[in-house]
Formats: sequence, structure tokens, C-alpha cells
Amino acid sequence: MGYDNVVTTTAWSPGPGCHGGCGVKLYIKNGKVVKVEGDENHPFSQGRACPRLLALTQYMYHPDRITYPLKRVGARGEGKFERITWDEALDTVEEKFSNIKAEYGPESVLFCQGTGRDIGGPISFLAYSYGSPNWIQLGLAGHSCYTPRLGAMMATHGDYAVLDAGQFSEKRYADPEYEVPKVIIIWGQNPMPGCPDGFFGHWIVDCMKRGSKLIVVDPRWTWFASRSEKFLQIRPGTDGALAMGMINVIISEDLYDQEFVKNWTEGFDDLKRRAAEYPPQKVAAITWIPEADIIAAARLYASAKPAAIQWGVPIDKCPEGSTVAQAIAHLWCLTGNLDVPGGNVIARPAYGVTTYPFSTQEMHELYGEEFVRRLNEKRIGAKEFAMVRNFRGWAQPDLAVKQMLTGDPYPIKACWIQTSNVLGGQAADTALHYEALKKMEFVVVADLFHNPTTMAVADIVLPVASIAEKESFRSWWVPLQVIVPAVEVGECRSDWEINLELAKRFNPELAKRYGSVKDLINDRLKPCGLTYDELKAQGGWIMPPENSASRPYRRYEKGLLRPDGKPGFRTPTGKVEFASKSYEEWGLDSLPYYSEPPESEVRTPEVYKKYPLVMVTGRRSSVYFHSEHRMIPWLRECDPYPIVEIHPSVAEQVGIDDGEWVVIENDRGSIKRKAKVTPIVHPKVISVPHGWWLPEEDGCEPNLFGIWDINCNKLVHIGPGAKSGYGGGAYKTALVRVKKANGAVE
Ligand SMILES: Nc1nc2c(c(=O)[nH]1)N[C@H]1C(S)=C(S)[C@@H](COP(=O)(O)OP(=O)(O)OC[C@H]3O[C@@H](n4cnc5c(=O)[nH]c(N)nc54)[C@H](O)[C@@H]3O)O[C@H]1N2
Ligand SMILES: Nc1nc2c(c(=O)[nH]1)N[C@H]1C(S)=C(S)[C@@H](COP(=O)(O)OP(=O)(O)OC[C@H]3O[C@@H](n4cnc5c(=O)[nH]c(N)nc54)[C@H](O)[C@@H]3O)O[C@H]1N2
Ligand code: SF4
Ligand SMILES: [Mo]
Repeated sequence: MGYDNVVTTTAWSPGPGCHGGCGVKLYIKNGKVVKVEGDENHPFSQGRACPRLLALTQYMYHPDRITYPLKRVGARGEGKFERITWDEALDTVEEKFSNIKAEYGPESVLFCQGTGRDIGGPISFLAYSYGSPNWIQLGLAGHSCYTPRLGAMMATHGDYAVLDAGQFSEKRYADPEYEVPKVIIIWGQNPMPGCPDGFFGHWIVDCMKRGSKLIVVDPRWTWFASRSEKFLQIRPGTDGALAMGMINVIISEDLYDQEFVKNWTEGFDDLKRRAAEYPPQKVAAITWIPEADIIAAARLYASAKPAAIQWGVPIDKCPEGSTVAQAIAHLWCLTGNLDVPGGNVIARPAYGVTTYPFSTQEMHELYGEEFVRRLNEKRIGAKEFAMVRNFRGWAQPDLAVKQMLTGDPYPIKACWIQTSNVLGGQAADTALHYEALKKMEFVVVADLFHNPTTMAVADIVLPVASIAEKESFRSWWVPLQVIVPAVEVGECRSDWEINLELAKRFNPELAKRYGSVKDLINDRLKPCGLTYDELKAQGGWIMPPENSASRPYRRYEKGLLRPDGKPGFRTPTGKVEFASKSYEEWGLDSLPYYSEPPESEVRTPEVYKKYPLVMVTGRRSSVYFHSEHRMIPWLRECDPYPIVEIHPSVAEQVGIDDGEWVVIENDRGSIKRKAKVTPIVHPKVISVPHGWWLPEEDGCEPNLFGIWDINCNKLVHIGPGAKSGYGGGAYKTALVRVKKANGAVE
């Protein structure tokens, strides 16, 4: 088949849905994308691509895709929508939001996003242009995704760090400075299905092929666990105890890096005292991991040089996620594996280019202190949690849903939902969020498909462009790269286009600065010295320059990390802080510690007696991104049913066979799932994939595509579960029981 054109671009949602970054080639014929391939010349992915990317054509041209703006014409939940023009849609939003601002203040509108897709820039830009401080992941209990880990790293060494798979150099593994980690701990992550947090999952496989040995910490035998030297089958939510136990072994056996600790850290003696409270025997009882395995894993990790840790969202979802993450970050600092080849390297975006104001510091630079002060006064959760106030510009989701219901301390009247399926995937306690959203006077959803959230509550639905249809850029660590439009589909517009147009209506000053999306992108790209078109013309991506703050290694020795140019780290003391000054300032314990999950055999024995299984939800599927893709035929075929993974011993007790439908329940309700009986889960744990709704079913109320029957988040309670306001969403630790379903469900 001949093609008219091949467009080289970057994968970063919508389409695969992911946190993105790989290079992709789009083959065009007669104005349509007809084939998708990985770009073999791209330094991030070298031609590799996941199933969701390869199925892009089925996603873009799916008959259910929303391709023009819609307004609701029936009652909410009736599913009656009518086509309208973009002008009418945007005029309606402008009028409603302006009225709400006049009557209640701009803080009465929540700007709700989902995970880190190409949305943080456009949505914060719109929220701040309108004047609302409430930019939020609505429903994400405890804000338990990435933020606790980011906060802990900032507090410990003043920067983010990531496993070094050579990703900061275009030569990758062939770079003479690079070394492969001798040992990798994969800690509560399954990096392959979804390239989480800007990390290409197969890089771990690349490292394994070059000799890396694995330690895997997971309640479930994953592909990586089956290939590991040590598999630590942990009780969900107890990672904080394991990390403290490993620190205990490393310190008491003198396995830490004495030079690094002496020269570059402070608070070691405090940490030593705290870690003494966690002898391996005690940790074994907490975590279900045999004492000998804890000791062996600590020795294996600490005696390998270099070694690295790759961790995932279950860390954030542990009780007090930000202290669990702190303990794990201490491990790579204690062992001198920070910012060395093959260790955990400091990650900064190439040239310092960011898509959106990420930290309070950047917010100050961009919007001015006065504006930020006003935002912080009204931001939900900023009063209650110093970390919410001082660390990132997010509102606190658990307090937000309560405020939507009570109107206290001020009313919430509308939601702008863009890249989030609150009721179908993101929100814990689905019923509570349903009730709260129903109270809103006005709800806008910008999405590509209908889903339970649009059906239940949207008044206006705006059709959004996929990765193949938009102009954008990506600056999540490296490379700095552009997203290039190849085709158009219906009247779909990119999130940037939609939000810039509306932002100008709320803040006419912006019209003078940014005529088009390209002007805005060029403004953000300035630090790299290239415009969007120039970057596109030279291949679409660029790596950070040598000897710069955004290029490893050992930048703390070279004075590349601190604003004052001195050696050291960007922390209050300039050192790695084992006892964190920032945590102390935020009213938190400066040292890491362990705390029990909110529901557990230890903390709530009476609940445990009734509900003896720990429900771990949300292990990622290669063919789905959260609640997306269930309507894509190639993908659904691979993973057709909402399942639950159950250990054979539990199946026997319940009296069910593989493939039978079961009921999973607790005091919050019940759901049905098809049992996959398998020894890969711990006998006291069941694993329940999340984000399930059935696009083939009736989307109107009360059915809402079947969510009340199958969405596991019904059984998960909200928080806040953490003293910092960040972490502890009980997505991995709710207690449940399982019984045989009566009658056929199929
Ligand atoms: N039970 C359970 N629940 C969980 C989790 C878990 O582990 N267990 N994990 C939680 C975590 S970590 C997270 S981050 C949240 C994520 O939750 P969400 O980010 O809300 O995830 P999705 O359900 O994929 O919803 C995304 C919606 O946005 C649309 N979309 C995708 N890309 C774009 C885009 O670029 N622009 C626009 N406008 N729309 C787009 C999709 O069609 C979809 O309807 O879920 C949480 N929910
Ligand atoms: N295909 C696909 N890719 C995705 C996503 C998706 O929905 N689909 N979601 C994206 C998002 S927003 C995120 S946050 C990331 C998340 O991706 P990951 O960070 O990999 O998180 P999970 O898949 O929830 O869990 C990873 C592993 O941790 C184990 N685990 C569960 N509970 C615990 C625990 O308490 N302790 C330990 N040590 N292990 C535990 C699970 O069994 C699983 O094997 O993936 C991103 N990428
Ligand atoms: S999940 Fe990985 S392979 Fe798939 S599109 Fe995203 S970055 Fe590329
Ligand atoms: Mo996430």
C-alpha cells in the first residue's frame, strides 16, 4: 500500500493514554492515519510500541468517538445530547462560568484532570486565567499518585530522581559514561504495561539483558518477579516497614556508603536511631516477608554498585505515602547511588522547559507572589495541609468532594472535567462522587468518548483531538520533544486550543501575548533556544546539553543543582537530609516511619474478621489505560472481562472454579467479577483491575454502562488518609470478602 505521507511525532495521549514519550510514525493516506509504527530513530523507544499505540487507528476513527460539541437536552442521566457549534459551546461555558464567578467567586469552579497526560499545561493555564485555585485530580483519594513520591524526593534531596537507563544521553547504553545497574529493585511497580511517570517500561528489560539482577517487591508474582533473584511478596500497604527494615540492616551491617554519607548528607544519626526501631524480625511480622529474605535483599542491594530502585504508585497509596517514599529515597542516598551512572539519577526536564508551573517556586516566577498568595488562601486543603500549600499547586481531593456536598467553607458550583473519567476510574467511593457531581449547577467534560461521567453529569461535552491531530510539546524529563498534527477528525480540537480560546475570554490580556497555541508553545520553549517549527524541522526532539543542570552525573559535586551555584543539593541545608527540614516545617515528622493501613488485620481486627481478604486494585493492563479503551476491538479481545485474580485456596473455600462469576463485597457495597483462579496472587490477597465500565451496555441512568455492578472503587473509601494530605488512598488495601454469584451474570 502506498502512503501519501509519514508524520513523525511523539506519543502522549490521547490515544495510548499514557504518560508518554515514545517516538511514533503515522502513515497517512487520503487524509487519514492508516498505520502506526514505532520510530526506530527515537532515543526514548527505539521503534518499540505498545498495543494501545498500535491500535490508534481504531481509537481515532471509532464510530462512538465524539467529533463535535454536544449539549445536554434531556434531564441529567437521560443520555440525550444535541450537536451544537463550537461558538455556542464556548459561549455557554463563558457565560455560566462568568455568572458563577460574579456570584460566588472563581474558586467555586473546580478544574479537574486525571493523570499526567498532556493536560497539566492547558488546564492549569485555564484555571489560573479564570482565577480558580482549585486545579485538582477530583476523586483521587489522598492525591495518591506521584505527588507523595515527588514531595519525599524534594524534601530529601531537593530534586526528583529516577532509575538510570541511560535515558539522558542520545547514545543511551553505548554512552561511555553510562553503567548498567548491577541490581534493580522493582518496588511496587509493573513498568512494562504502561511506561509510568515518563519511564519507558522496557528499559528495565534492556538493563536485564545487560546483566541487571532484580529484586521485586510486590504482593503478586509479576513477569519481573518470576525473573528476579529475590521476590519479596509483601502484605499490601506495608512498604514503609520493609524500607525501614532494609535501612536497619544496611546501617547495622555497615553496608552504607560512608564517604557519601559523611560528605553529602545530614541527619544520619537520627535516621540510625529511628531505623533501630525496625529490626528485621519485627518487619517480617508486619510485612509477611520472611526475615532472612529482608536481610538478603538489603545486602544484595547495598553491596551492588551501582544499584537502582524503580518504584510505583502503590508507594503513594500506602498510608502516609510521603513518609514511605521518604524511606525508600533514603535507601538510594545511604548507598551512594544518587546521581551516579546506573543509580537513581536526578531528573530535570531538558533545558528546564516545563509544560506548566510545577512547583510553588515556578508559580511565583510565572504568576507573581501576590497571585499565588491569593490562590493559596482559597485552595482546598491549603489551610489544613502545609504540604498542599507549599509543595504543588493542587487542591486536596478528599476535602474537595466533602466541600462539594456541604458548601463549607464556600460553595462549589461547577466542574470543568478534562482528561478524567471521575466516575468510571479515578474516584474512590464512586457513589459519593456521583452524589457530589449531581449537585453541581454546571459540568463541562472535554473528552473523546462518552463514559459514565459524561452520561451522568455533563451539560456540555467538548470533542478533543488525539495525538495525531494536535500541536503540542512534551518536556517530561527527556527528550524535549514536539507533538505534530498529521490529520483532522471531525471538529475535534486540542486541549491547548480549547483552553487558550477560553482563557483569553476570561483574561483578555492573554490575547496580546498569545495569538495562537504555537505562540504559547514557543514561549514555553524559549529556554532551549528553538521554536516549535525549528525543533520539528530538526527531527522533533532534543536532548539536554552537556554540563548542564538537566544532564547527569554527579551534579552535586559540580555546583549544578543549587540556585547559588555552590556544590550540594537544593535542600535547606544543601545536603541530602535524612531528617527533613521541609517536613519539619510542614508540621510532619522529619524522619520516616511506618503506619498501618486504615483497614487491616492489625488495625481493625473486627473488620478483618468479617472481610478477611485484602483487595489490591488497579494493577495495570497492557491494553487499557485506566478506564479507557474498552470499546477498541483489538484491545478488548486481549482482555475481554472484568476479572478478579483469586488464589486457588480461596477459590476452593468459596467453592468456585476458574471463569465463574463471584461477588466481592464489604460494608460499602458489592460488585461482580469473573474469577481468574491463579497462584500468582498471595492467598490473603485478591487483585482487581480497575477502570471497568461496559461501553456496549446502556449508558443512561441507572445503568451508566454497568459501573454500579463492576466498578471496584465502590468498595474503596476516601481519605484524607495522610497527615501531609498526600498519600494513603486505600486503593490497594480495602478489606473485602468473596462469594459465589447467584445465577449467571454473562
Ligand atoms: N481502583 C483503582 N482506582 C484507581 C487507581 C488504582 O490503582 N485503583 N489508580 C488511580 C490513579 S493512580 C490515577 S492517576 C487515576 C487516573 O484516572 P483518570 O486519569 O481519570 O483515568 P481515565 O479513567 O483513563 O480517564 C481519562 C479520561 O480522559 C479521556 N482522555 C484521555 N486522554 C485525554 C486527553 O489528552 N485530553 C482529554 N480532554 N481527554 C482525554 C479519556 O477518554 C477518559 O475518559 O485513577 C485512579 N483510580
Ligand atoms: N497500560 C496502562 N499503563 C498505565 C496506567 C494504566 O491504567 N494502564 N496508569 C498509569 C498511572 S496513572 C500510573 S499511576 C501508573 C501506575 O503503574 P504502577 O506504578 O506500575 O502501579 P500498579 O500497576 O498499580 O501496581 C504495580 C505493581 O504493584 C503491586 N502492588 C499493589 N499493591 C502493592 C503494595 O501495597 N506494595 C507493593 N510493593 N506492591 C504493590 C501490584 O501487584 C503491581 O504488580 O501506570 C501508568 N501507566
Ligand atoms: S505506553 Fe509506552 S509504548 Fe505505549 S505509547 Fe505510551 S510511551 Fe509509547
Ligand atoms: Mo496515576
